[in-house]
Amino acid sequence: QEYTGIKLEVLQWSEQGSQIASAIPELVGKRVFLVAATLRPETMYGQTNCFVGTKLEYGFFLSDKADEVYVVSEGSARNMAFQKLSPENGKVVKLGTISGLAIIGSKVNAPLSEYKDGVYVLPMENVLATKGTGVVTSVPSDSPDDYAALRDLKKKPEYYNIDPKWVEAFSPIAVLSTEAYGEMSAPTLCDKLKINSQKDRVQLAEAKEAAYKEGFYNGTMSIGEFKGLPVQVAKQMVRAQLIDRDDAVRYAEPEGLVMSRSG
Ligand code: ZZB
Repeated sequence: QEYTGIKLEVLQWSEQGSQIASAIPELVGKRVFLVAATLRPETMYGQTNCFVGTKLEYGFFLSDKADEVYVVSEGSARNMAFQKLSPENGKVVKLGTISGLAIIGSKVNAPLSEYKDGVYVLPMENVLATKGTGVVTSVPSDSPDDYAALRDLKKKPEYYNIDPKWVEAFSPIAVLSTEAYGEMSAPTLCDKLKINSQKDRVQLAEAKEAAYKEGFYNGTMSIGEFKGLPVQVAKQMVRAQLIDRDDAVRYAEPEGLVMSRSG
């Protein structure tokens, strides 16, 4: 599986995150990034937040760059070490650990996003520990999972233990359009399939499949430098641009592992 690892620089830590980070002396003078694995680099204009799993554990790992540290799952750090994303081939250097819960409420920079001042890290129930980096960047216009989870948080911030300010000003952004679902494929599909919450796993899987297919084969970009181009063409261009600007890295996962682990 060939992902794009989007580098979300931490602009401001949550209270707990700040305590944990400041207790790690090696982080002094370093830039810290949450790295989110995506298959949809062309949708990055529509990022509204980042998701982590509250029960998952993440590490601070030295990257291949002297002044950059990546926060990802341990498993993905091991994969990264064989892809020139660590200080030495095959070598993982962990500076510390942090729970997903402690990261929530931190503010990160989302490259290309319309929300230029940064977006918040929020909890999602369905983040898989074994897929990607365990960090998910959220595009509620085109990802039904993200739309459903963000809607849950907006409805019940107190239940999810988040500050309403982290969600209320962050509406979905139109990124691409298709004839079948317009400019908001995720909200449209969530309505159509009567998805009530992020717990509706079966319908969400169906919605995701439909959004993927329609967006890729019949989508046209609505925003950004490649506006008007087919998604199929823009996808690689946006990806190359993100990597060129050092806002993203190439990140692959061994195919067999992905399949056996995610079931
Ligand atoms: C941004 C984005 C925008 C995504 C979109 C999807 C969509 P797949 O096909 O099953 O491999 N993802 C990444 N890591 C995890 C994880 N650990 N747990 C749960 N979800 C994760 O799915 C790859 C997508 O799943 C990734 O691409 C990421 O969300 C999410 F408009 O990144 B995506 C129709 C989907 N649209």
